[in-house]
Amino acid sequence: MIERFDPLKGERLRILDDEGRAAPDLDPGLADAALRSLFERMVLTRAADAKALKLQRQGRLGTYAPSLGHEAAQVGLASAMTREDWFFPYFRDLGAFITLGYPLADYYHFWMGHEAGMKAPEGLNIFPISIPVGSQIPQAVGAGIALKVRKLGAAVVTTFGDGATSEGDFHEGLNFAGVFRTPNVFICLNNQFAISVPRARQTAAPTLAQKALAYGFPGVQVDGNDALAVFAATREALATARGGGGPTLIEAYTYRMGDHTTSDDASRYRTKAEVQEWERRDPLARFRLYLGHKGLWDDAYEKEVQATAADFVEKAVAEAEARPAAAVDDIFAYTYAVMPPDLASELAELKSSLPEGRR
Ligand SMILES: Cc1ncc(C[n+]2csc(CCOP(=O)(O)OP(=O)(O)O)c2C)c(N)n1
Ligand SMILES: [Mg+2]
Repeated sequence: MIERFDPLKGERLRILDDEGRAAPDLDPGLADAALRSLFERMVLTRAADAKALKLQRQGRLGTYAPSLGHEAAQVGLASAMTREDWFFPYFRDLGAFITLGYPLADYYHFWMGHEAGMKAPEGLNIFPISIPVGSQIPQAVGAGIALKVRKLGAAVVTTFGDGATSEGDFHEGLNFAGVFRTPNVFICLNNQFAISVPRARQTAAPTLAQKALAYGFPGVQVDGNDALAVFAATREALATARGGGGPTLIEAYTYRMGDHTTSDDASRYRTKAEVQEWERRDPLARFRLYLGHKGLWDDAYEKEVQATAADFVEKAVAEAEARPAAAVDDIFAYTYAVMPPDLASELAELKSSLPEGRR
């Protein structure tokens, strides 16, 4: 299916239209329970994301990168993965973490400033979030090589933003993946901005998907606000990767509906009209319409899903807040096996500036 959509011709894979009607020839044919599960995870993602913003404003969580608008892409891509696949995430991936079964309390704990929150539980093949833009891409290719050498028949998914495609790491990683035909699926969440830099100032290429062609493997642009399209493209790319067919680049065309992070104010660089235009393409609303057409949605179901999500979120917050706060030493602890003298003196200086109880 991927090869039917040529990024050089500006073609984009889309399964659900604005009214939530699925194109019959492209519908991935998921069972009703799987469709509802997609919706429930998107609802949970939105609820957990909104809660994180509130916690940050109350001083209970650190700087946070909101996922509003990315739910279909995040949940869609993660739903296509199996437990054997590996995930190298970036910093705006809440719905993927939720879908893969990552404990929400751990995720919150990380954003509360605790490194331990990124230690994946046993059995979850998830690497810690990469904050340096694009740095997870070569690491994901390394993991792809390892899976290939060990003939494990699994694949690696890595996510990143449109801005990351301007980093050297992106080009080095994709080049290597192409040459060695690694089992990698690269998923670019093109949300039209890298902080305040608009997509048009990021690259002169008409699409990000076409960058794969230069490295000798397929690239496809999909509607990132269409959970079925992201799911179907990722499932196909994963099957190709696992079967020895090499890597794929998927560009999920979407929009960041919130600020870049809690320290940003997006109204300074984009118009209300633009944001409203994308609100009309809300990924969650579109999927709700789709479920409605299939007779899988009504008010009672919506209420139940929202209540379950709210309850899940509150429990995760309580669990995260019951854990010990991050120690100041942790900021310095993980870079060197033996701390060099300059870092030791910075740590001492920081501690001396803190009140007794926080040292
Ligand atoms: C190597 C590096 N340079 C700069 C930054 C600061 N920074 C954090 S996020 C970001 C923009 C990322 O944009 P994009 O890749 O499109 O992802 P998005 O935030 O839009 O999801 C920048 C420049 C960083 N974290 N790492
Ligand atoms: Mg971006």
